[in-house]
Amino acid sequence: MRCFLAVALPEEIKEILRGLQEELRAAGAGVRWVRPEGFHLTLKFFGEIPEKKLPSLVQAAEQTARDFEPFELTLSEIGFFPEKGTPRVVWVGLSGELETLKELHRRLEKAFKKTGFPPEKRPFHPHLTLGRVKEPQSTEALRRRAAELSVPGKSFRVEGLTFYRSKLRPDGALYTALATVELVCERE
Ligand code: 2AM
Repeated sequence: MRCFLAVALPEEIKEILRGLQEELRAAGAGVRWVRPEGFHLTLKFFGEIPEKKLPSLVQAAEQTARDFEPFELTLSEIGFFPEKGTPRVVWVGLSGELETLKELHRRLEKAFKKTGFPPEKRPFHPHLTLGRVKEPQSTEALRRRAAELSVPGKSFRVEGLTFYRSKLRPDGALYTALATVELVCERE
């Protein structure tokens, strides 16, 4: 199965992201928008894994999550990958306790490496994907529209990590939650 680890988002955050999608949709570019129920913050993409590997990944995440207490992130700006030129991905960036998020990501990569999954080579750029560009001809208007919009600076607490299965469909991926691990550090 195709599997990844992510932070699930509260409904009110998904609602804001959905609103931003609506505003950007008006720019008319050929973008495949993420289904609102599918919004998430990816921490690790595993690709295709045998189902029997999942328990060891969950265990590795649990061990790591034991050293972290819940923390807060805030929606920031609309951005694009790549930053300049024809965009492929439209996303919303994050601010707040980013150092904690990065440390959590680093520790997870270390734990998954021990389980046999090599760390991602690209630097970690935390983002919430809104959509993926399918027709790169008409993205000028999309960039212009994004620059006009302001993202509500809404915050949310990261309290757990969710393993998802991703099923690829012609009209976009469908995600199903497989297991959730809580951040449970109890510092003195
Ligand atoms: P994203 O975080 O930029 O949206 C499930 O496919 C999730 O894993 C998506 O959110 C996706 O990107 C992320 N991901 C990371 N690396 C990927 C890859 N090589 N192929 C597909 N998705 C990947």
